[in-house]
Amino acid sequence: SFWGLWEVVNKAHIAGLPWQNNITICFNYYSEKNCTEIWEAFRKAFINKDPCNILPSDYELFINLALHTIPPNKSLFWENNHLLVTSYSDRTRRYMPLCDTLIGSFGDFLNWCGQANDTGFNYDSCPNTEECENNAVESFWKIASITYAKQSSGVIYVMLNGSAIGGAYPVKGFFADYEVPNFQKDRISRIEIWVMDDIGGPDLDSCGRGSVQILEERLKTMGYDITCIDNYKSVLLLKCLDYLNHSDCSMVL
Ligand code: ENP
Repeated sequence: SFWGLWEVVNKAHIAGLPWQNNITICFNYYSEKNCTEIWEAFRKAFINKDPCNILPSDYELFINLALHTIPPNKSLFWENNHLLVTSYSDRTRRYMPLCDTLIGSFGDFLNWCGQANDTGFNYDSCPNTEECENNAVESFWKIASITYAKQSSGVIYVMLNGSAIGGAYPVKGFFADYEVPNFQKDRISRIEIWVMDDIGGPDLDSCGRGSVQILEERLKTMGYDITCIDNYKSVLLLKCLDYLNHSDCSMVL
């Protein structure tokens, strides 16, 4: 309802939080959900607690309340491509990456934590993963990733960055550590990997080479049918919107 939305947005605003976005998403797109309850469950995971002692399981109630189906063939996993994925997925219209789900919308583009003996939010100085692994943000993305990977079905898409310094497929990362191991093999028909190079950027990794080869081998060993595409045209077209005259774009334009 409008007034329900207004009330929660207002509360978030008073708390000085940049959280209007996900609450609005909840009320607008998931009207069957109890958004106030979801928001409370999210808050309770980390409020009034030591910011270095938040576990993924602390978000369990939130995850259960905010869960909704991920349509088959709509899952999009990625590394080092945040803004590209955000625009390509087009808010679930084309694909539904984790950040476009109701669960993911609570964390995307945000940094947050609470503090012991204080019922307020702290969003200025929260511990990062080097300081302590069990922080509010890291634990949130862990359980969100695990849940999302378990729900994904049909064709699974993976967008990697072939110009990333540390390799297109970081062998330690959310995708490698929390998503791949939680794929439900019997519900997945095949996996398609797209390796996108930056326009004018170096071609450090590509299909069959470097860290992408490591990923391909890993998935094959797990028994998946995989396809790998370098500079997948559909995504390349989107990237080329800003580089009409660049030679890297002459093939698609
Ligand atoms: P990065 O380091 O390229 O980008 C991190 C940025 O993406 C942060 O602003 C983060 O929000 C936001 N983000 C959106 N979805 C995720 C996410 N899902 N996640 C961690 N951050 C996310 O990305 P990462 O850290 O390597 O994560 C990529 C992972 O996201 C991949 O496993 C992909 O499949 C997954 P914030 O809250 O930090 O501001 C899971 C972990 O979807």
